[in-house]
Amino acid sequence: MATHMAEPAAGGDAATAVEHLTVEDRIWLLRAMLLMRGLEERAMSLYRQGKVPGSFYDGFGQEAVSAGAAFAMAPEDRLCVLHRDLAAHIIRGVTPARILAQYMGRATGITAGRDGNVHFGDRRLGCVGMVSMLPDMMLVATGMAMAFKLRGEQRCALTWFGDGSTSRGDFHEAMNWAGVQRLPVVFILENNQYAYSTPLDKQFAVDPVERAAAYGFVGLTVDGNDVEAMFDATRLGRLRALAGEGPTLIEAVTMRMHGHAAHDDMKYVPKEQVEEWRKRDPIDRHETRLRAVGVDIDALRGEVSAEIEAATAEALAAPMPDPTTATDGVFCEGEAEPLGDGVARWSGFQS
Ligand SMILES: Cc1ncc(C[n+]2csc(CCOP(=O)(O)OP(=O)(O)O)c2C)c(N)n1
Ligand SMILES: [Mg+2]
Repeated sequence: MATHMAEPAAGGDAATAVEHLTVEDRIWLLRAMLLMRGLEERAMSLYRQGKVPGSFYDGFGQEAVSAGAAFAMAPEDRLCVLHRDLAAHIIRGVTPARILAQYMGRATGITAGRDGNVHFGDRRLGCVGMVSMLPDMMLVATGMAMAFKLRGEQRCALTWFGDGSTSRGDFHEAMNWAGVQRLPVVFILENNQYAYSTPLDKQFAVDPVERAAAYGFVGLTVDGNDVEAMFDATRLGRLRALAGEGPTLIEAVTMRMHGHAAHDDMKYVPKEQVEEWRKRDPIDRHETRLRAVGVDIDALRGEVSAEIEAATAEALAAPMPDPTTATDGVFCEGEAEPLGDGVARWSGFQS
C-alpha cells in the first residue's frame, strides 16, 4: 500500500482491522456486501422489466468501499452517500424492502417516489442523499464537519466521490477549507478507473491522492477491494478527525465492473482489464477469509437470498405514492428536523 502524506500517519490494513472487529462484525461486513450485490442484481432485472423508472447505476465490484468505510463510522457520525455506495445505506439500517421500494418509486421508499436509484438518503439515519452536481457532497460533508467543530461535538462527517470528481473545482475548495480549518471529515475517493468512458490517464497527470499534501493533510491509498483494509483506513481517519487532527483523504482503488449505468455496454473498457479485476472480487476475498475461520458461507448466502426474495415481494406489493403529496416536503415547515443517528447495531464497531 502506497502512502502519500503531509505528515506521518498510519494507513489502514486488513491485519490491523481484525484487532478491532469481532467475527460477528466481519460476518456483517460480508452480509452488507452480499445484500448490496444481490439487491442491485435484482433491481437491474426489475429495471429491465420496466419497474424501475429512470436509469440504473450499480456498484458491482465496489461493495467493499462503502461497506468497509460506513462500518467504521459511529451512529452519530454523518454520511454523504454516492451512487455506487449502497452498502452504506444498508449498514446504517435501511432495510432491503425500502431500498427496492425507493428504486421503484413506491410510497414506502425513502423519498416516497420523488427520486429513484440515485438521490436518496434517510436523514433519520444520518445519511444525506446525493446532490447530482459532482462532487458537491464534498462541500456538504465539509459544511457538516464545520458545524460539528463550531458546536464542539465529537462527530465526524464522511463522503465518497469518484475519480472524475477530482478534476472539478469543488473538490479543491472542499479540500482546502477542510485543511485550513482542520475539520473532522473523511474524504473517500472511489477510484474505479473510469469516469464514464474516460480512463484515469486522460483525467490527471498525478495520482490525485497526492493532492491531500497540497492542502496540508493526510492522503493514503488503500486496496478498495479489501473490506477490512477499507474499514481500518476509515477507522484511523475518523480517530484523526475526532482528535482535532483534521481531514483524511483515502483513495480506494477499485474497478467499475459494469457500465456507467444500465444503458452503457462499456465497449471502451478492455476485456482483459475486467478479467484481471474479477480475480480481486471483494466478496470472494472476504468469503475466503471467513471460511478460514469456520464461517458457514453457504448458510449466510441462503439467508441473504431469502431476505432479498422477501424484500422484493414486499416492495412490489407497496403502493405508488399519492400524487397529491408530490410537493410535500419541498420547503421546511415548522422547526427543521436535525439529522438522526444510524440505528444499525453494527454501525458501532468494537473500538
Ligand atoms: C458537475 C457534473 N458534471 C457531470 C455530471 C454527469 N455525470 C454523472 S456521473 C459522471 C461520471 C463520474 O465519474 P466518477 O466521478 O469517476 O464516478 P463513477 O461514476 O466512476 O463512480 C458524470 C460525468 C455530474 N453529475 N456533475
Ligand atoms: Mg470513476
